Formats: sequence, structure tokens, C-alpha cells
Amino acid sequence: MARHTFFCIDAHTCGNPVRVVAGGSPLLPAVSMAEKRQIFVRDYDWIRRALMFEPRGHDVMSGTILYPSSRDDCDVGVLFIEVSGCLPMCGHGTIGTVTAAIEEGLVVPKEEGRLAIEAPAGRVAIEYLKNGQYVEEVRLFNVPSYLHAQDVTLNVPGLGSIVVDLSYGGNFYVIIEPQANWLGLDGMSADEIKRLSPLVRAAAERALAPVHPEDERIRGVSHVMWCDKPKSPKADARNAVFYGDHAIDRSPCGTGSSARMAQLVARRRLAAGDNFVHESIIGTMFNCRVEGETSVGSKPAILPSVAGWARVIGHNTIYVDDRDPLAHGFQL
Ligand code: PYC
Repeated sequence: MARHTFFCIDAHTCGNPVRVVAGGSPLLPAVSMAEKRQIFVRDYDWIRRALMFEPRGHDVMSGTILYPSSRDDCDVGVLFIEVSGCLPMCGHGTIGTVTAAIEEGLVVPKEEGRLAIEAPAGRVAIEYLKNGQYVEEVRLFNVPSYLHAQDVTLNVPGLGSIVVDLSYGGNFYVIIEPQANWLGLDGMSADEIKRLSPLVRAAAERALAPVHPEDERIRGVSHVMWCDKPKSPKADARNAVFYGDHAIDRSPCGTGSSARMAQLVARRRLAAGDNFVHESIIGTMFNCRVEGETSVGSKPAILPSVAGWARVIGHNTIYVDDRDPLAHGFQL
């Protein structure tokens, strides 16, 4: 019988939870974060389930585990754990993790205000602004993002025929803009979004089964972005991003915002150098930018950046006791 102890710093980024595991995680071989992710999913997924699902977590829970990086040009490696699985990259998770790691002294950057993380999806440079001991803003320079497929018609039970795009920003996103069978966020309740999104995701996966052209370990449609006009006059667009089985992101979603900018650039509705303010379902905002253009495989791609704030909300020592019949969590 064993009681596993995890020392966590709980935070939220613009409303979405980030549980940073600072101690108690298993030692993994000194390989890249992409390889560590494969090993963790194979051997230690119970840790993700225990820390993300009820009774220690909840339907929207998301977090990270810090590891040494295998790269000379990165300060720390980050594994993204979530109710939806072990993600290649997570934007709100990065903003919360950098905030917690700098404020709590878990990472000491070589240069104040700058560092780089090794995510499973690739290197992500970071700039952050501090006020005294607190981090006020984190900007992440995300992995190259690209439009994978456009104008794909899906037939979704309960919704009918919809036309979507599929875009990559560190995860693959189905992007749904207002149209005949979906009139926008004010016309659909959060419960309806949660009921329909898994059906949309499954239909997109059946139709497209995306695989990243440069890393076949990154595959599958994981998130669904319902897009709309902004509510705030300061924003350019608003979204509700669905993940896992029951979650709507409370933040504007960093990898989703990157995917959305890639889609808008490919459709010539945004260009290199443009800013893009994305609003979440609860009204919080990310200040995003198209930093430049590049390619992924044979596809044109963008270099996106995403800036937002996070707050540390507490220290949390979590036990996972082998005697507990719910040790590895549950979902309704
Ligand atoms: O911010 O990239 C993000 C994210 C992914 C899933 C939830 N949030």
C-alpha cells in the first residue's frame, strides 16, 4: 500500500485552472519532452487522471508537470496534463505555469523577463512582465500554426449539416463560424455546446483524422472552437472552446487562438503583423499577434504569439492513496 504525494501550485489563467505539479512526479529518462509525453501516457496516465478528475479535480481541470529540458535553448520542460489527455501544447497552461514558476522560484531564468520552455510540440519562447514579486503578463511565442483543412462539411446529429475548418495551433481545432445551422454563441446554451461538441469532434475525426506533417505523434482532433463576434469593444472575436468530455475553456484558449489566427491568415482576413484580441466565454481576453509567416510540411503557416495574465490561488498537497477506491479519479 502506498500514498503518493503531489506538491502542486494551483493557479488560473483568465479563469481557466492550471494545476502546476512542482513535486512528486515520476522521474522520466533524459529524452525530449515529446518522448517524455509518450512514456508518461504509457506508464503514468493514472497520475493525470488522479490529479485532473474528481474528487481531486473537476470537469474543466488542466495542469502541467515540470521536468528538466533536454534542449540547451530551453530553461524547463513542460508536460501538459488535462481532462482531455496529455496535450502537445497548451497556451493558458503555459501562461499559468510561467506565472507560478517565476513567482514561486521554481525556474530561475538566465535573463529576467525572458525564458523558453520545451513543450512536447516544440520550443516556445516566453516574455513576461513583473511588478515586484508578481508576474503581470506572459506572452508566449507559440509553435508554427497552420490551416489543415477548409470548408469541410460535417453532418452532425442534432445540428445538421455544418461547414467547418480544421486548424492547428499546438492541438487540432475544429473551427465553426456562424452559419445557417449555428447562429452564434447567444443562440446556444453552454449545455448545448457541451452536448453537441463531442459529436462535432467525432465527425471531424472520421472525416479528417489529422496527423501533424512534421511529427506523427501529434494527431487527432481534440478541441472544438465555436466562434462569434466579440461582446467587448476591445476584442476582435469571441469563442467557446470545448475540450475533454464536459469542458468549455474559461480563457480564450492559447493554442485555439493560434489555430484561429492561422485560419484567418490563410483566408486573408488577417495578415502578418496584425494584432488579434480574443475574448472568452466569460469575457476574459488574450492579446494575440501574427508575428510572422513560415511553413509546416508543404503548408503555409504562421508564427503566433499570445499574451495573457494568471493568478496563483494556492498551494495544494494532494494525496493519492492506493487504498482509495477512487484513487485514479472518475467522471460523471
Ligand atoms: O489555452 O491552449 C490552451 C488550452 C488548451 C486546452 C484548454 N486551453
